[in-house]
Amino acid sequence: MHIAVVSIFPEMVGQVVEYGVVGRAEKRGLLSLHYENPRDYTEDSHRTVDDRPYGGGPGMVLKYEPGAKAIRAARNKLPADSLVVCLSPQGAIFDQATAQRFAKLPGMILLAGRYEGIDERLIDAEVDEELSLGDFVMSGGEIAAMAVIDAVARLLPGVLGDEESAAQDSFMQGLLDHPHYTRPESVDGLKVPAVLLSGDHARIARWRYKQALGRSFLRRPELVERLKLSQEQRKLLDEFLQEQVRV
Ligand code: 9D3
Repeated sequence: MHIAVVSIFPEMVGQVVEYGVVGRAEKRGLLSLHYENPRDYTEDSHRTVDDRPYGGGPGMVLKYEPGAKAIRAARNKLPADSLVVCLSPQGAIFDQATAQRFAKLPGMILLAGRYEGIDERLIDAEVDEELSLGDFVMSGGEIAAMAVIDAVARLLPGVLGDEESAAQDSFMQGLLDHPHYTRPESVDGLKVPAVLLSGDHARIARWRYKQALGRSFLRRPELVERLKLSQEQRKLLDEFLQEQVRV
């Protein structure tokens, strides 16, 4: 897969994204990253990419021309049918289903804005989708672009090892994870749940699934709602809630 980032701080994205899983994907040739800076497509001596908003108000707006030229330059480096995604607070919320859809694409151009906003005509003319990470305020789209690249890269075939990819399509899908423990068995008077030391793999799997269901129900009820519980799942959740009462 080919990804281009259009940003006035392209090196910021590169620095972070070239570590870990994404870095490995790139080194193995499973992912190629490209960067375009709108500042490189300005004509004036100050290399101006922003200007004051029509109608007045605070902040500056990313200008159409440098943005459009940078996106077009990115298109020329990428497969013809690449998707152009703008990271913005006005976007739909990015989720795993979107990451999975993106992982099937030949290429993707991520436009990360700074300033108060982007000239809407740039979005109308060049952008296919707008995405947000959620309802909080960041100072630009670069960190969101990094998040999208990370989430998509780890879904590309061959990027994760067998064990890691197996975990992805397990029966825990759509739920929060169960709790994890490692050595020592007891620390500061805090013990590992006995079932995890039992060696009974069926009991361990059942306990973990119960924890995952229970924690999801308490912390993210909408995730459990979406599942439409079977009788067996309902029973596990009831058991979890019973066990919660006595501490
Ligand atoms: C305080 C400024 N806001 C006025 C109501 C508007 C605003 C403009 C630009 C808020 C944030 C930004 C920059 N943010 C992003 O580009 C961004 C973002 C975010 O802030 N939160 C979650 N996801 C994203 S994706 C891109």
